[in-house]
Amino acid sequence: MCGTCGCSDSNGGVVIRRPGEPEELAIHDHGHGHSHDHGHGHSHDHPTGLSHHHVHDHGKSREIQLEQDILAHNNLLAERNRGFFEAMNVVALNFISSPGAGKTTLLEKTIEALKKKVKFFVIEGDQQTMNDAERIDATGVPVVQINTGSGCHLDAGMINRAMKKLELAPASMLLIENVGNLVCPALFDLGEAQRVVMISVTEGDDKPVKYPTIFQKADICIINKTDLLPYVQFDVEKTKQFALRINPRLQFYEVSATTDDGMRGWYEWLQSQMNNVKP
Ligand SMILES: Nc1nc2c(ncn2[C@@H]2O[C@H](COP(=O)(O)OP(=O)(O)OP(=O)(O)O)[C@@H](O)[C@H]2O)c(=O)[nH]1
Ligand SMILES: [Mg+2]
Repeated sequence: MCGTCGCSDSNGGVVIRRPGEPEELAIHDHGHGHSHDHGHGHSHDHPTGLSHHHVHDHGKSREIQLEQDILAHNNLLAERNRGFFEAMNVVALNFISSPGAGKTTLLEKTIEALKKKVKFFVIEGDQQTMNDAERIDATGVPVVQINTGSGCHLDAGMINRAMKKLELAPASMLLIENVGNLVCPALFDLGEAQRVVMISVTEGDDKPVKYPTIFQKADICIINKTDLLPYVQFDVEKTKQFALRINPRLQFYEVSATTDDGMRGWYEWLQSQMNNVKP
């Protein structure tokens, strides 16, 4: 997890900003909002209210304890977000894929198709650049960009701060595009109602067996770039079978976000998520 990939140790500095917003109004966060490891074998309290209990070595057990603290702290914040979303009647979706699978393209198309029927808000996550926020901004929907610096995933604390900047309206849908990465984002609950994993047909049909965690924790799997199927070796049925072995309740949509093929089914599912939301 992130303790071993290193991103949770970083002080890369998170920046949260709306397109066109002056630099001085952006939120600058130094560190991840995670608890950090200062101790050398004694028990002490963290801002999270969690503590390390007499871990005397600097080896594996200490690492696991730290990871548990980070995830436990994240889960607490995620539940706060979830409670806020429930009270506001906001349906939040968390989109996870490897870089370039087509998340932003899918969001752009979805927003253009449904923005008259659904009130959308968007949070974009990338290590650097405002590119994706600017693409969403062009659709006219409110958007905030989170730049994670050296971090490789969004966490619940970042969402908490970003949504204050967004000024979410009741009875709306919040689309969260995570940092392009199939590994670490899978571990961090953001408080979303549903989690959407996307793979594109150029990535290989063995992705569910290689990266099982995200497929296990997702509700929806979008297989994107089906327009490229004639040019690549990708067995759609095999991918589905692999994924269903890990998660039998996973629901699939095969789409081409660029040609719109298969998008109707996806739009219907998305709209159905708003059925229980009272204005
Ligand atoms: N052929 C084809 N290309 C697509 C499709 N969807 C997206 N693309 C292309 O794939 C590239 C990446 O698309 P993005 O939407 O930026 O992907 P992303 O997942 O948001 O990327 P990151 O935010 O960097 O992780 C772009 O060149 C898109 O035009 C599709 O359905 N078919
Ligand atoms: Mg993107």
